[in-house]
Amino acid sequence: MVAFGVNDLREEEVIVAPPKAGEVRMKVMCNALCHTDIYTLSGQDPEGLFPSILGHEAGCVVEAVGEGVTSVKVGDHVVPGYTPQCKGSDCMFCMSPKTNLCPKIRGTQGKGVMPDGTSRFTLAKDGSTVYHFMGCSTFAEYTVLAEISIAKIDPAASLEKACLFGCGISTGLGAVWNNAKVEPFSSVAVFGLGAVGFAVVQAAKAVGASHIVGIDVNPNKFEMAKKLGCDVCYNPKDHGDEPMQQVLVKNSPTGFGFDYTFDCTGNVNVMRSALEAAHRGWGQCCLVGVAAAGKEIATRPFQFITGRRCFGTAFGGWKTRDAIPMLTDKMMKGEIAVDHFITHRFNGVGETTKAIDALHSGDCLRAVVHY
Ligand code: NAD
Ligand code: AHE
Ligand code: ZN
Repeated sequence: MVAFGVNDLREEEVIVAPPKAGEVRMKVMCNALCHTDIYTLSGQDPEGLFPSILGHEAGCVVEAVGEGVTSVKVGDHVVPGYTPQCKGSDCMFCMSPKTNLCPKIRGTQGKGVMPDGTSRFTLAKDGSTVYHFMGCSTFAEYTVLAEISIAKIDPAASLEKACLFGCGISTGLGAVWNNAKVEPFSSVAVFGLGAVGFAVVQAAKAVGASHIVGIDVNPNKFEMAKKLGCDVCYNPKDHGDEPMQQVLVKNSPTGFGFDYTFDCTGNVNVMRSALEAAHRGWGQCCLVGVAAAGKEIATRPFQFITGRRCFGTAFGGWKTRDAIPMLTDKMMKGEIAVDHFITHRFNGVGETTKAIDALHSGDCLRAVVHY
């Protein structure tokens, strides 16, 4: 599926070149749609490039390896990662336990090309170049990734389920466990009850948060939110002009806000609400949602003076190649439930457009397209 321009996604025949040194070509077996794909397709991503092949939550099988590749072989089951983990002893990011943001190939990745500065995709009909996306490009039957971006998983794992660890579910879990480090008996407010927000709820429940609230403009999300651990759900539309932070602080267990708040919407006004709903003195606000080009956050510095903190997460702070196999194993042991995230299934890469319609419908958490 080639994104030729804003909301212009078409099925095309694409030549996928063999992997060069340090690269791996893989057959994509299935792909789950993440909100970030439709955000980039809609032209809101300042780094978005057209024509490109979007997609970054996939289950794949290695088909060919380039020179020097040692960590995977043909036939291995893998999940692409949009944040690489080079593991180099000279990489201060990979060596630090404080971050997962390995910058090794970030420059070329942001330009839609492989680390050598070229694309592996050309349109069969005219030989023109098609760009890569987030180092993954999984809206395609075959794709090429840098070896350092590939997580090898247990071949016994369901690829349909494991693909979810390629982005949204890992992000929500890691935001709670790695970035915010939510403690037992905490109060938690989650803005945006999509797959990412639900993973936040699930992770908060798992660590023993004592009071969890969910906020969404779509009340159809509330039944599942309560099943996963939300004690109360709020629809901002039910509160007229009253800012949600005011409603939340007033109804919080202490009357001073929530220990931890998470934005999983990407809306900068909601980010402000999340920050201002954080507890006086110690509340922490984690930004997970991705905002559109040109958007900025506003708040009074007084919010920080009075003890609130704000930070963000990329991929839940997980180091990709170590974490995805570990999370997959936990899923296989029944320690992380993921089945409820798959609300829609489609067949054939061409049905990616149906998956996009499903995600827009408001009833969808993850639509998995089997190729
Ligand atoms: P989604 O579209 O499935 O879910 C978003 C939810 O937010 C929906 O339920 C929607 O109804 C709700 N919402 C929208 N506007 C709202 C508002 N004003 N107030 C309250 N709720 C509102 O998306 P998703 O796949 O769950 O992704 C959520 C966000 O996280 C997106 O912005 C995505 O780009 C981002 N994301 C970030 C990372 C990261 O590493 N930081 C990873 C994955 C996704
Ligand atoms: N390109 C955008 C930012 C997009 C963005 O923030 N992406 C998130 C992942 S969203 C996954 O669904 C992220 O982790 N970014 C870190 C990175 O290195 O891209 C912009 O604003 O320029
Ligand atoms: Zn994503």
